[in-house]
Amino acid sequence: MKELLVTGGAGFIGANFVRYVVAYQPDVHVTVLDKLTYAGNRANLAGLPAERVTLVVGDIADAVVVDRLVRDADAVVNYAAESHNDRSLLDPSPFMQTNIVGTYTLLQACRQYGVRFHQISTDEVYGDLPLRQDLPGHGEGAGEKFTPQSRYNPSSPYSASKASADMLVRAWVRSFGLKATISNCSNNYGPYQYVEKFIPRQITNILSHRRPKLYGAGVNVRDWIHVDDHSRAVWTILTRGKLGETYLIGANGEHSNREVLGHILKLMGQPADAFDYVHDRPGHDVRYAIDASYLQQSLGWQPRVTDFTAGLRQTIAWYRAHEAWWRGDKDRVEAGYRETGQ
Ligand code: NAD
Ligand code: TDX
Repeated sequence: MKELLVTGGAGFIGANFVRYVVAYQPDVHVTVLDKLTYAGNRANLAGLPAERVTLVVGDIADAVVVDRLVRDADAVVNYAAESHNDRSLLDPSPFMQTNIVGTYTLLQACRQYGVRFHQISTDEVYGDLPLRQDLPGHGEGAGEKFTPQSRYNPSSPYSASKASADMLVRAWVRSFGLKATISNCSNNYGPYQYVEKFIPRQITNILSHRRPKLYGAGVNVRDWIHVDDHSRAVWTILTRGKLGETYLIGANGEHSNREVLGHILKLMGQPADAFDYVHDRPGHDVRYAIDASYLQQSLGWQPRVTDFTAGLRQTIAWYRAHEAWWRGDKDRVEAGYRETGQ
């Protein structure tokens, strides 16, 4: 593989993946196709050598630009998406357009030119799970985590749009023989994550003398993975995955939101009660949990960042050191949250 097209490569996870490829795959040139929405940022690719990475500003739903770029690519990895649940509840429309029509546009081009395609998806397509304490196997029994066999059952406009895109990929594989794989990953954290998301929002709240905000009672559980482990898993699947297959990516990182906030407060030297409870998210998924054993056993991938507190400490240090990166967006994001009482 010489020429890789990474859509959404100026966003959080896409940019980390581009950095991973530049660092570890010296023979690969990356073209990033990114619309630079509010979540996309040229600065996420700053410092990368110009001969290794080319940024094209454009829309994955624009068939003309997609056709031109896919024609010259050996593979496409689709990270481009509207990605924030809260925004999808306020205005679903860009989620339908980018996540569904955009994916369709990429699939058609890959089909036409016989190009390998990998879809970046989410565990949220499976809906949610009961809390561990409400399950007979306390979260470790059969069916108590998501597996590639779990039924699609999305809850929000965002997750429904991602589920729709996955269904399109599966249909293109079966009907047109598209050379494609899908990965459904759990919640990512790490550098370059936009300040609207849970972990960077709380870190930057503390750094800008605001109180952290916990939705509802803070009991909802997310399964956290460091973005570098996600990138390595995607590269593994892209290069060694079985065509037509779905892989679940996760790092056994289940924590309630209250626990995560507790770690952040402690690591940042704040009192344990220095936060506010705010309005819950409508339809808020209760618990996500990934069983990644298929990926581990079939392709030998394992997470490396297994100490969540150490990963959080490193992430906090990054936000401290990169205030210029997030400061400009912070007031606007918080003004938006104030309107919904969050
Ligand atoms: P993000 O919002 O930080 O970045 C999305 C990027 O896509 C931005 O650079 C944006 O400009 C770009 N984009 C949006 N619409 C576009 C369009 N029409 N054409 C071209 N580019 C467009 O999101 P993220 O958190 O980095 O998520 C990346 C992908 O990973 C998404 O597909 C998301 O569903 C998936 N995912 C995210 C998580 C997570 O925890 N954040 C977990 C699992 C899966
Ligand atoms: O201020 C907050 N307070 C709070 O308690 C925010 C922003 C969130 N939360 C809660 C809601 C969730 O239970 O924290 C949890 C994580 O929230 P988000 O960061 O919005 O992530 P989530 O809704 O879990 O979705 C994320 O993981 C799956 C990504 O945004 C998706 O793109 C990905 O598919």
